[in-house]
Amino acid sequence: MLQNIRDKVLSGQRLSKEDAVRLFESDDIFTLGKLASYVAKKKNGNKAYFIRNIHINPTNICVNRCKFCAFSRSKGEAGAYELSIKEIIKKLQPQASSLQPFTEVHITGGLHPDWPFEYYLKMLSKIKEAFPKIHIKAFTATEIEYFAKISGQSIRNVLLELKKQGLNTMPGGGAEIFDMGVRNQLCPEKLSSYGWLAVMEIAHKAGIKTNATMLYGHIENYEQRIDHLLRLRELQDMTNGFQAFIPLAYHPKNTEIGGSYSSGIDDLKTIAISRLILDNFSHIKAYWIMLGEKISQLALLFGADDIDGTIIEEKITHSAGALSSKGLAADELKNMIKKAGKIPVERDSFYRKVH
Ligand code: V47
Repeated sequence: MLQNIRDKVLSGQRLSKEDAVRLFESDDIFTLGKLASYVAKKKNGNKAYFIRNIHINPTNICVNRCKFCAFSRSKGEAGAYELSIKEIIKKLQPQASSLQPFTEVHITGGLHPDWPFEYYLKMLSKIKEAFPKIHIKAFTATEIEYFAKISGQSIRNVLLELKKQGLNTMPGGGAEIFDMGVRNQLCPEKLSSYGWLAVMEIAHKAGIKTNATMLYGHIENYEQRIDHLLRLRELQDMTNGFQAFIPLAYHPKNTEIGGSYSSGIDDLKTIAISRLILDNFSHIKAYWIMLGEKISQLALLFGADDIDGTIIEEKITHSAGALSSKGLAADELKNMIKKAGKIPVERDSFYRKVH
């Protein structure tokens, strides 16, 4: 049944929306895995990447109330927190963790009602002052749009100012699902799908590479996932500014919409179909925090070529019931990759080999 799609993949032809529908409706995950693996090998050989990174969430106080998010709090609510710049720097100190040294810090947090844009600029410049070599991957498109709003500046200016203070690349969060019907049910206050894509386009044109994500497994259907992937593929054709795509498996605990965890089959299908549809993305990331270590290993046989990194202290998914550890040592990541039959490659933030 997938013969025609197989022929297209093997001859390097782009898959259509109809092909994507057939792939999602198919139960033949073995063929799907083989095809996605074929594409992944063509792009990245037998390599699987990991990075020594740390996640820092400066605050969970957020003016938005996304119904899938278990991390955010209102100001004054129990569990709300704010980190000072000193506390952030302390988390990055070598002695703060036995899993050092990091090459990248990933920063994202709530949309704080009172912090001015200058606070974020200072945060980056102080981090760079203390750790000149660290790569700063910070702030989702949602945060960038919020900074523009609170500072009265254009998106482009906000990005250029952040870049001047040390921003190197941006993570892919906040994309959720682009279909506005679903988006309005999940996160009516969040920037629109057009807004998300526009911020990314401006970032790419300003020379800032970013990632892209898709939150799946909540109330969306296959067609809406396909629409999301096709819109990313379209923007990537224009800018080539995305480095990696990361499908994010929805976690239901402590969220307003509840529901259930995604199945392993759905996780693998989504990774494989992403690899096949996003023919212009170099990397597909199996985020081990959300998929768990075992499904992440399998994902490496279904088209993924990256498992993210050491992370150290994950909060967003663990607030919503993630069962994985909150961080792993580089050696554990290497072993995970080796046991999946792949060659572990420690990378920097631009997928260059380190060590
Ligand atoms: O934007 C929130 C998602 C994202 C839940 O770019 C949830 O390298 C599952 O974007 N269940 C933040 N997901 C994380 C993110 C990310 C992670 C790792 C690497 C990169 C990268 C980006 O987490 C949010 C949202 O889509 N999220 N709540 C939840 N209950």
